[in-house]
Amino acid sequence: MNSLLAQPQFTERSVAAGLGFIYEEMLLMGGGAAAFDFDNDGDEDLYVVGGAKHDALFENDGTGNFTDVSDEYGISELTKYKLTYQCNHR
Ligand SMILES: [Ca+2]
Ligand SMILES: [Ca+2]
Repeated sequence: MNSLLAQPQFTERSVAAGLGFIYEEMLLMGGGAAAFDFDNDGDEDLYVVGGAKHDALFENDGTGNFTDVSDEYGISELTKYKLTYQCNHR
């Protein structure tokens, strides 16, 4: 096969990698994610906006797998009601 015509192949493995977080739609607001090294260990971690539910922080173990550390770092509680409050109190 001509390598210029080859298509990249992807395999869905988000749940297997520990990224089973699903955005819950909040009015017309979209979701989002940011990759950064929050613990400065050289691995890109992932912060995901939750929409109608809390946001989540996933720590990269350096092998392609992630652990949800949202509760450990207070992300779940800190972002639990933020969007709901802002939308209901304008
Ligand atoms: Ca990291
Ligand atoms: Ca890490």
